[in-house]
Amino acid sequence: MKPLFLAALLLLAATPLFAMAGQNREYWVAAEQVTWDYAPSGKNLMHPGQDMGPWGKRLRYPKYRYIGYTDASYSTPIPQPEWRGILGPELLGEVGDTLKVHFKNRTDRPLSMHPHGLRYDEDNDGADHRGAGASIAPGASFTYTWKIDEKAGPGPADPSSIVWLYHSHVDHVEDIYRGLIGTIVVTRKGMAISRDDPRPRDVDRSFTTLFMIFNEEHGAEGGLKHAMNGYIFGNMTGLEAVAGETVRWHLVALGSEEDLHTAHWHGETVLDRGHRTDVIELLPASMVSVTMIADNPGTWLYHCHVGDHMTAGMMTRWTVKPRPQPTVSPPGPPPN
Ligand SMILES: [Cu+2]
Repeated sequence: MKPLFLAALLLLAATPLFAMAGQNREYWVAAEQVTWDYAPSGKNLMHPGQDMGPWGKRLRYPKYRYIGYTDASYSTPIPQPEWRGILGPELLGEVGDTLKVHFKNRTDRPLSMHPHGLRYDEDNDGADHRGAGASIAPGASFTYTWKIDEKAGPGPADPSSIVWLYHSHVDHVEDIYRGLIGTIVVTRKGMAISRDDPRPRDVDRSFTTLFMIFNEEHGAEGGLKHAMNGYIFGNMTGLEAVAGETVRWHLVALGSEEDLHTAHWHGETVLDRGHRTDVIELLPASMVSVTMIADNPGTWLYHCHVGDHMTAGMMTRWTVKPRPQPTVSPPGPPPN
């Protein structure tokens, strides 16, 4: 082979690699103190006319949350879908990308951000009281650098996107109960919609739900909020798909030994890594991503199937809206 031809061939072969170089994706996230309401409607939406038992005696508690902002001024919060509830912003990336997460601690106690699954060095682990990012003081800021390498992306049996948890890891247990929880979704390399939109292109819609019992009153039953995204008794609203859509559900859980949850959809089934089911088992720090073809219009239950948890209100509904009918033009004269 002529050297010039060989060089041209090598250049050609290398071009897609340059074109597919990963993106740096920046996020601005503040930790803030809020008042959280486990049932904003004030009602038991699962059983109209019934109250919420001991769990409804008190609904509002002081909590901490991760809030996503548009830029470094931390002045314009990024709106979240209503169903997302207490979860912090969803951080998105494709394999090959790097996440730069500018964390600002606006609370009264040291906090951090620890990501599951992504590639970090000790400074960016956000845990274990070691490294620059382990404990960010009140008023201080830190930029976490997390690489989305191949090992952070979907495996051979996974769907085109998978979910990872992130949470504060200074006061390991209490930081999570305080509400400092969010999710990261990683799309398989080459499956992103575009350079600017790392969501998977084979999915029309995605939902993320956290199953966790928030322990508000150290064991008193009414203070054990059996919540989905921080809501009880049907107060997680806005889960709506349209018939014909491919829906990716990301399911996560946290908590303690009482947090064994079985997420169950009525109306549809899902594919879980090649296995067909309508129930997904979750334990503390489980992270599962499944795929549903929504084609059964209706409003359906979505709930934890553990008996005690149903009683305590770990239930809501979701909707498949009928597909809009294409407009049919009136019949004209037959073509010649
Ligand atoms: Cu449960």
